Amino acid sequence: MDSTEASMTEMDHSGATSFFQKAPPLKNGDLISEKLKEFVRRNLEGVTPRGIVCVTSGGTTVPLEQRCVRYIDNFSSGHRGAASAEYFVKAGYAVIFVHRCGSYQPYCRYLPEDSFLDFVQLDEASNIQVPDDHAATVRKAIREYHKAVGDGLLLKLPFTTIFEYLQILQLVATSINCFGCHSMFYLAAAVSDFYVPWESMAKHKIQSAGGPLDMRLNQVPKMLSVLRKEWAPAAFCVSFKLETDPDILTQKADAALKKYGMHVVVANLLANYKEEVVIVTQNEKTTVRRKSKDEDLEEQLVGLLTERHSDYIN
Ligand code: PAZ
Repeated sequence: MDSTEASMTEMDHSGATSFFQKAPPLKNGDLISEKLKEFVRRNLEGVTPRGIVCVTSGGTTVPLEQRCVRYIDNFSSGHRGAASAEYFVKAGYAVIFVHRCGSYQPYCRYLPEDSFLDFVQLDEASNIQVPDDHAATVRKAIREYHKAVGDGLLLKLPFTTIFEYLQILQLVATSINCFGCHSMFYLAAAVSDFYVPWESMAKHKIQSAGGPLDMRLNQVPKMLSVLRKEWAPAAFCVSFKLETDPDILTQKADAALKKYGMHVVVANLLANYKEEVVIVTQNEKTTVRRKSKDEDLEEQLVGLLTERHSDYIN
């Protein structure tokens, strides 16, 4: 590590410490810790260590007021994270699904886009009826979801704000550290780069009578290097990089790989992220393309990443 990288790590460390000290306390922090403890205990049992993966999914919000009326958000739907969580469970991993409230959920992606109220009906005796064209899909979703949860392979932890996201990520990372190299982070969430620090945030709704709003956003401290170096140093880390400009994508992915010590960076462009991603490691750049509309790109992606993870373990 050269001196620039070393001082960068120190800055990340002190930035992270100060962020957590000043963040509003995590609601249900004790309950989340309990759930994590139980999930970890259950999955540590058994002779062969099971792989465990933390999948982050959806976008974080940046509140503008402490009693939040307005917030800054981003486009992420959570579809990538939800689909990937399913394929990790299928590959035998225990999955901690850290997701934005209200975003796509594993096993619900195939359900009709219409709300339940549109496609579920009541018969004359007020029993719930699912029309035949949806019944098989709904049955499959219910069966697979309950199997994953019943087998102790899926734990869902919701977040909304950037404060909640980073606090939960830290809790998860320190809880699964005991899995060592068998743990993986798959960081598909679109995490805000800028935020309003809690202590400088308006307490009440910002009043329009004050005229045009002039607001300064601070940079969110870079937690990836803290995750890698302090919270879960033996874990296999996969981060995602989204750009809109194709000319800078791979360069940015290479930089993230080096700067934060990631094992893999998955690079994608806003214009076609559902169709194509590039797996970037120190030695390779592998393009993964969706083969047909009926296929999830995440199936191939998770397949390749679990192979890389096995190589890493071995
Ligand atoms: O959540 P989604 O399926 O709509 O989008 C997935 C994605 C584009 C947010 C993800 O692939 C990604 O690139 N996440 C990291 C974004 C970033 O902070 O650069």
